[in-house]
Order: sequence, then structure tokens, then C-alpha cells
Amino acid sequence: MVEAPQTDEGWFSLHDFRSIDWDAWRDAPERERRRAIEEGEAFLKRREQVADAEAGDSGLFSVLGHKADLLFVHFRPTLDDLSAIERRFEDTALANFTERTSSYVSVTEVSGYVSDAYFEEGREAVDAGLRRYIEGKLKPEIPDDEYVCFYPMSKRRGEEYNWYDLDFEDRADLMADHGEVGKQYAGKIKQVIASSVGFDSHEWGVTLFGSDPTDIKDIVYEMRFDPASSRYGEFGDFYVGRRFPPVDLGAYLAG
Ligand code: 76R
Repeated sequence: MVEAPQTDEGWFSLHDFRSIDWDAWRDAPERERRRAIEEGEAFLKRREQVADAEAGDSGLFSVLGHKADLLFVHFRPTLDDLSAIERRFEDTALANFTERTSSYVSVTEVSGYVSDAYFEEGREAVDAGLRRYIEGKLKPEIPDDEYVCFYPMSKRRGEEYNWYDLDFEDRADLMADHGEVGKQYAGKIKQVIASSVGFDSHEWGVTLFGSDPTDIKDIVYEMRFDPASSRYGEFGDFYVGRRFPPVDLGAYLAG
């Protein structure tokens, strides 16, 4: 029997894309706009302080281009936590001025490619550094880096190149080479890889954070030449945004 690589799952993640109804916003009375800003800010602050769950993290980003205006990224221990967040947002006066243009649901994942020992012999079998690395992947913090990039991707299941037909060793080699490319961006790019198998349109959601947008472009470009992506990567839409603190929501909406 074919065995899927072992995986460990961590926090669930919701990427919530919203566009602002600018006409409605401009036409709304000052009082209503103030309330929307206050309630939006309070909602976001509570989320960023993770006052709504045992653990997790949230961040707000302004998105460039026509695909959305705002992106809320939430990591929480359970899907129920994320579901509650969606409903809490709809309770705010800000929600009346937004429309959801897209969303993405996934769960952070570490797989057997990272460490065989971790899965075969348990977490005590690996050194503290690797344990910390794995923990960090499963319970990601949103860094203060200014820029975010999000895109969904899958591994190809084509006639010529089918990821899921490869032997584990071949996949592990490809992922190790992929990891080598990634390591060259240590300190510049932080990434969250979350599986969306069974949850959303692609197989993973990729969230990259960096303080220089050129590094984001460079890593995605360089990985295109690496066989793990050039042969096996299939991509959805790309989104790019800038992080901003909840207190700046009023300034953002004032334009
Ligand atoms: O052991 C190792 O060194 C490899 C660790 C590693 C794994 C297993 C790793 C490292 N990744 C892994 C898995 Mn990754 N990653 C992506 C993208 O745009 C593209 O072409 C690809 C999108 C980026 C930018 C990226 C970055 N990675 C995965 C998987 C799951 C595969 C599976 O389970 O079948 C996907 C879909 C994926 C995609 N990866 C790294 C990076 C970076 C920067 C690193 C090295 C730094 C680090 O480990 O934190």
C-alpha cells in the first residue's frame, strides 16, 4: 500500500480578503463612519491581542490592486475559533462597508520531508533547534515585517509530472533542494505553509512576509527554476499587501 508522508498539523488559518465600498463610505454620515472605525479598530485590536482564544495571532494588511483592499490573516488553534472571528466581524459597523472578495482556509503543516525521526521516533528524538523550528512552523507568529504575499498552490498531477506518483525518496530529495533555495532567504523571508487539502481550492496556502518586497519577488522567481516548482508547482492568484496597525484604520479609510 502506498503511504502518504506523515504530517503534523498546527493552527488553522483564515485569510479573509475584503474590498471597501468606497461610494457607500463617502456617502455615509460622519457619525456612522466614526462608529465603523471604532468598532473595526476594537475588533482588530482584540484579534491581535488574541483575546478570543487560548493562542494564535492575527494581522491586518492593506492589499494593492483590484483584487481586495484589506486582508485579515488569522491563525487560531481550531476552526471554531476562526468561525467565531468571522461572525464577530459581521457584528461590526465596519462590515457594512466591506464586501468579501475572497477567502482561504488552511491548516499549518509539517511533513515527513522535514524530519523522519520526528515522526518515526517522536518529538524527543530531534534536537531542540529542529523542535523549535517545527513548533514555529505549526504555531506561526505574524512578523512585524511590512509586506505580505499570499498565494495558493498545488503539486501537479499531470500525465508527465505527477507529484503523487513519485517515490517518497524522490519527493524528499526535491523538497530538500527546495529547502536549500529557501534557506538562502533566511532572515529576509518568513513563510507559512498551510495545507488546504479538503478545505479550499488548492493544496496549500503560501504566506510570505518580508521587509523588502523585492525579496518576495526574488524568492518566488528563483523557486520557479527549482524542479519542485518548475515541474510540480501550480499556482493560483497572488496578493500583495502591507501590514498596518489597527489604530491606523481611520487614516487608511480617510484615504
Ligand atoms: O528540510 C528542509 O530544508 C526543507 C524544509 C521545507 C519543506 C519540507 C521547506 C523550506 N519547505 C517545505 C515544504 Mn517551502 N515554500 C513553498 C513556497 O512559489 C513557490 O514555488 C513555492 C512556494 C515558498 C516560497 C517556500 C519557501 N514548501 C513546502 C511545501 C509542502 C510540500 C509537501 O508537503 O509536499 C510547499 C507547498 C512549499 C512551498 N520553503 C522552505 C520556503 C523557504 C524560505 C524554506 C527554507 C526556510 C525555512 O525552512 O524556514
